[in-house]
Amino acid sequence: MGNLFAKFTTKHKPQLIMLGLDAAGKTTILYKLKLGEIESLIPIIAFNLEKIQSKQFDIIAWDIGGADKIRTFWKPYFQNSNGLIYVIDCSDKYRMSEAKEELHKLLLDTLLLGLPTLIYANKQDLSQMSSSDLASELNLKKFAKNWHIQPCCAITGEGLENGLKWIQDQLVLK
Ligand SMILES: Nc1nc2c(ncn2[C@@H]2O[C@H](COP(=O)(O)OP(=O)(O)O)[C@@H](O)[C@H]2O)c(=O)[nH]1
Ligand SMILES: [Mg+2]
Repeated sequence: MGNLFAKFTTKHKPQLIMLGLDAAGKTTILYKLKLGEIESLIPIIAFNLEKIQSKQFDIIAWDIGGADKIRTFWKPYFQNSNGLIYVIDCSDKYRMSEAKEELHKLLLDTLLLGLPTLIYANKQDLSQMSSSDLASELNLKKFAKNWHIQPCCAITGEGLENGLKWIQDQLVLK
């Protein structure tokens, strides 16, 4: 009921956060979706942060993993976000466990509690992986959270729109 009310009263565009290990395909996905202009912000801290503003929502993306000390920097973004998009490189078997650990941290993060989570199972052209195989690989079934896996290929764009549609339908407006 609270969310329903917020839907009619909010004046803000929903904000999505897109995360994933470096080279997972985030930048490629953002460009392929052609949602709007991408503002590349290169802060003093050494990691890429990209912001894309479309008519319906804003997406903020950055590389995750290996640098927990910058967590305080993410906090305001987490607090203001309405949904999470997590990108995985299905062809990178070596970093799959790191991708999984980072995702688990996000799924347990209290600031992201209750937010829908879209998982883009990217690079299907290099390594096909079904949603259920990836769900087992990532040990996702233990999380009660509202998550959804969308296989995709950022190069061709296949699957990208379907994933976006899923998260748009789920958006929790704060
Ligand atoms: N074959 C293939 N390569 C991809 C795909 N998505 C991204 N890439 C490549 O993976 C590399 C890293 O992509 P990028 O978007 O920069 O990753 P980011 O670090 O998460 O932003 C680039 O060379 C991309 O061209 C995909 O679906 N298939
Ligand atoms: Mg990038």
